[in-house]
Amino acid sequence: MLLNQIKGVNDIQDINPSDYQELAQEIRDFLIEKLSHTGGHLGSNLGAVELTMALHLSLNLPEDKLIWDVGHQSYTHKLLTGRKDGFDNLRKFGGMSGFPKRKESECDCFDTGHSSTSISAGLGLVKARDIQGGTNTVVSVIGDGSLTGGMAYEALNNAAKLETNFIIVLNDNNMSISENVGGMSKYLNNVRTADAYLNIKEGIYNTLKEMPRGEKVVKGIRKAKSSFKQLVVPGMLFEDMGITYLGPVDGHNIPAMLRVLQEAKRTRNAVMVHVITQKGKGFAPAERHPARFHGAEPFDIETGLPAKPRTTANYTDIFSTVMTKLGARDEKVVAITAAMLDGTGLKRFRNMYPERLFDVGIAEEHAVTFAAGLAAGGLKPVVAIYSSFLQRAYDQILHDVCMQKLPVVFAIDRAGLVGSDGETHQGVFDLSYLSSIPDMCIMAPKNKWELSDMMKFAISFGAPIAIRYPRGEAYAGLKEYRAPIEMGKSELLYAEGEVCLMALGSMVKVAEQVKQLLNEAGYKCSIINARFAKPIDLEAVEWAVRNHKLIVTMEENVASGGYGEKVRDAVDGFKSDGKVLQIAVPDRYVEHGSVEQLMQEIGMDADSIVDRIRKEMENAR
Ligand SMILES: Cc1ncc(C[n+]2csc(CCOP(=O)(O)OP(=O)(O)O)c2C)c(N)n1
Repeated sequence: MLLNQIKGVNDIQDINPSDYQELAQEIRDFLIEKLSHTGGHLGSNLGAVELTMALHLSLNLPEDKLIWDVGHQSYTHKLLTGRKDGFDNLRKFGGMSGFPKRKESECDCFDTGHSSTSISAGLGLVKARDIQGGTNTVVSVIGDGSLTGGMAYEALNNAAKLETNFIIVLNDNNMSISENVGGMSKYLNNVRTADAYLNIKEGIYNTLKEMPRGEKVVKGIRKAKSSFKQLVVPGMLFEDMGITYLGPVDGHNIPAMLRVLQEAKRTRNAVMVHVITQKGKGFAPAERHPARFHGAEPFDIETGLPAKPRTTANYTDIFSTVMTKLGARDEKVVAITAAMLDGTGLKRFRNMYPERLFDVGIAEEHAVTFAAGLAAGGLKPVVAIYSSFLQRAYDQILHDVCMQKLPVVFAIDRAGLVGSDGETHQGVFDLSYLSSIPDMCIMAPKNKWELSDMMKFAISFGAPIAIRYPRGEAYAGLKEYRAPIEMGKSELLYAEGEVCLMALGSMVKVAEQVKQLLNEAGYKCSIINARFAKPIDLEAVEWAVRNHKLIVTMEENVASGGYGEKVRDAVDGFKSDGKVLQIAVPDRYVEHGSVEQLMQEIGMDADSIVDRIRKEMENAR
């Protein structure tokens, strides 16, 4: 096997060029086999096999720097840098990350996970190189989906005046997770399909080369390419900005890419190499269903179907259903997604009300201010964004939505630990970054019915409001507890005394387990379903203080700025000696693994919580 000859970085350079295609096939087979067990970003990686090989053949890592935008397509890079064994435990607790990690390899020069950062980071590495007199090559690889993100344009704008080499590889598969959207996508499509141009260009080059002194003329043309291309390329957007444009080149043709990368290395400014690839290449189910195989669960290789079909509804399904109902009831309800049509469950809404669904691309900041505009214009926008990606839009929430008290509903999916995507994707900061904003109201449902009730409450609330709900199965317990949602009011589930669990959202289910264990150990235990993280229910806090020895706040968010902190402040305000134990995510980044393992690791599973409560109670005795 050729792949076995690759034990470390740059070993690929010893492979015979006639074997490149075979190696590419072995890499594909390897990735399909391994990911069928572990899950992972299959489609993007299958599309980037030859591109990654060409980059590794052209560069000298780790001296040269290779930055992967989002980083979900870096698996071949991991394989070619001696991390083959890591694929057995890909994205598992203690195992190899699904994204580039500086601490994992010296060939990973910049950590990524959120999109559209690679050109900024690459430009920083270029400047650092130049200031320190370095000569290494810096390459940022960005997808066409990631090129819809605002940061990428800010960086291009900045890179345009560069007078030193910086290579940007645009890996264009015409797909984000779902179909790519917007004007840039259309522009790239035009470039890609400008066969006429390609034929003319190649035709002219070939004819010229055959003429006496033709090579020289071609060289001259390449030098003066800007004016030459002006004649035949539609738009020339990048060149007009001051960024040399090379391509488009077939991203599955290694010799063609080696040639263009060689040319790119010679430029004395920022250069964009436009590479055309196919998402999911070489695995028929992934070619047919690119969205499903973007981030795949373990699957059957023969059929491409999930190894464990899902039998229960998750919170995204509930949100999806309630959105279609809200859309039917009120024509003013509109929905916005930032390139996560499938992930947020808005596809059904799009199918039913296509004119009321806006996929704005990977542009969370724009999504929020755009929603503010929709609200100012009299509509009822629902912005559905994952907790960790909404981090980007803090100022837009504060400055454009809340300061004007505009009725925007934030549906915050993946709030809490998300598992195998790891630290870049854990949604454990939203309570902190939202609670500090005046006029923001935040809710979290205890079960699937409550998410539905909260959405209905939110849509008629008339001011900024957020609902956070976690990844995974929607809790179907506590069905009988369905008191109407009232602004700022919690819900009392059990009133026994001694220990009072004040649990928010996903932690209500854990609180039930904790209560059972405490009851078995002889403690009485009340549970309050907080419902609102802001404003908190002060009456409920007072009741808890007056009737219990210990209040335990429980939330899937970091402690700082979270729900528990507010309860603690309120308890202090009552000037009681009531004790508060805060169960929250610790002040560090939580890595990848299953949510269950991670909850144990950070001491937030029922057993760990009970241990901590018992210690507190024993100390109090
Ligand atoms: C800020 C942010 N928003 C959303 C995402 C989720 N996301 C991960 S990859 C991706 C699509 C990227 O498309 P592209 O760059 O074209 O790469 P491809 O997967 O097609 O190779 C999206 C939307 C993210 N990682 N970061």
